[in-house]
Amino acid sequence: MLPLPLVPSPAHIEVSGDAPLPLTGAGITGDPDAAAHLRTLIAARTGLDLPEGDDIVLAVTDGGPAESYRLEVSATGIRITGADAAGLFYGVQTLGQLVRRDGERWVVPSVRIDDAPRFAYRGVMLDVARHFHDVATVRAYVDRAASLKLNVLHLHLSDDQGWRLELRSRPALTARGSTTAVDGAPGGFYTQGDYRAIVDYAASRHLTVVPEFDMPGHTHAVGLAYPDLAEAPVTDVITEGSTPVAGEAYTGTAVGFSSLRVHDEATYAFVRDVFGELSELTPGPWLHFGGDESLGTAPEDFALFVARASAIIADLGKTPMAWHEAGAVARLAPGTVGQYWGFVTPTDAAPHHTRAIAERGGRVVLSPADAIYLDMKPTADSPLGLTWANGATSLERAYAWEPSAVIAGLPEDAILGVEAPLWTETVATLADIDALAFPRIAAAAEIAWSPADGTERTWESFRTRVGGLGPLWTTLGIRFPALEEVPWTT
Ligand code: TNX
Repeated sequence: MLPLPLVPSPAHIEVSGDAPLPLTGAGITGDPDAAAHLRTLIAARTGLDLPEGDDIVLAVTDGGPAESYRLEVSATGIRITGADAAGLFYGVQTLGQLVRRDGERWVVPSVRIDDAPRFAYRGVMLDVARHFHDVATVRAYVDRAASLKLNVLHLHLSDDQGWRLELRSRPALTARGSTTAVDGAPGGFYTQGDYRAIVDYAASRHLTVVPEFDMPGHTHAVGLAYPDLAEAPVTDVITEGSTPVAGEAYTGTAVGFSSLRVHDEATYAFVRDVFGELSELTPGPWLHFGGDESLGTAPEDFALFVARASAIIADLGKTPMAWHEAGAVARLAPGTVGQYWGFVTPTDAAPHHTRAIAERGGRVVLSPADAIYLDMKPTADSPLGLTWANGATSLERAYAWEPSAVIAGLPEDAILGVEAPLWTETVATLADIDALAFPRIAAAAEIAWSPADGTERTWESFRTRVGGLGPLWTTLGIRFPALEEVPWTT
């Protein structure tokens, strides 16, 4: 028998011999938020408009781990209980994946599922700097991520090509630093109202926003607004992509050439302003200050900057977060969360830097680039995407890695979770996002959520379950590519 099309695979599932529950006319009662989400999902999938009634009961009950839920389906009814609102929401998502056609009817198979996440941090990142993505697109991506039980939206809000969040303390950042994007594509930025709307929308789907202002490199756009804060571009680090010119918007894709002025106090007044304001706008605990690929910053200058920037964020009462390069800095603020972006089989000093972060009391988010970078081409002939992380990343490669095995000597409890970044050098629209993110985002979700030793945690089961989700994704408007690796259900 084919496995039920559930991704991520639940921790425990029992399929009973009972008849399935017919959905037509089934009434919903209980938690109003969960009921609204379930109605929307069922309507999208089946066209049914479920009434009020006692057939499907939705409740939050005390007990059980954070974000856990129990889903019981019998021939006479459905009951979903969440240990908290997030758990109940995830039970609703699981129910949405179970709905299937049976002749003329829509039914739900009789099952009992007890489910809870492996990792607390299950993220996606969207780069809105290389190409700007408007609020509607971000909302659509939040919906996609939430449907797979992902719970963090990391927004990469600034890079050489643009600064994308309006700040009252530093209005020139968006007035002068947001007008274009890669290849001269239209720029853009979020007003404070837009940003709050994203944060609220994400929260309504149980995602926490982790905002990033990338520093001290990736800051050419800062120099458009505040030339006195920026060093001249260091062009000899550029291996591909067009050459930046100080004071002119950068529309190429080179990295590593820009740096803030590390020895100037005005730089730290700037860091205090931008993260201070970001802190007020952001309810979540993490503020990400980047720190990657600072090739145009001398190592001792990088260390000075990282020590001061991380301390400024910690002083705001937030947990600093940075890419793993920050682990090279002995004076990194204790507790800073590190994000590993080396390969599944590390090739350089990245594991060393990542362990150093954990030794300073910080936890680690794993984003191994050759497995979980959604901006890598899914197949060699894909028109979208990059290839620097070991060439094209197949769905199988996106699935076949184990978080605890990536960094030797890193204790499992130092792993906060897993995040799938989508850099947008080649990604301009929601259709482009879908084309690269799907179906590999499902592999990231399963690695982040499902127990490592579950009986369905195999590539054969996964590809079959993903194939079974095709009809649901289609009805949700997701334009996923029909990769040949997957036996798609039609
Ligand atoms: C590396 S991964 C970067 C980004 C690029 C990305 C493209 C990381 C921390 N930095 O600046 O957009 O590669 O895949």
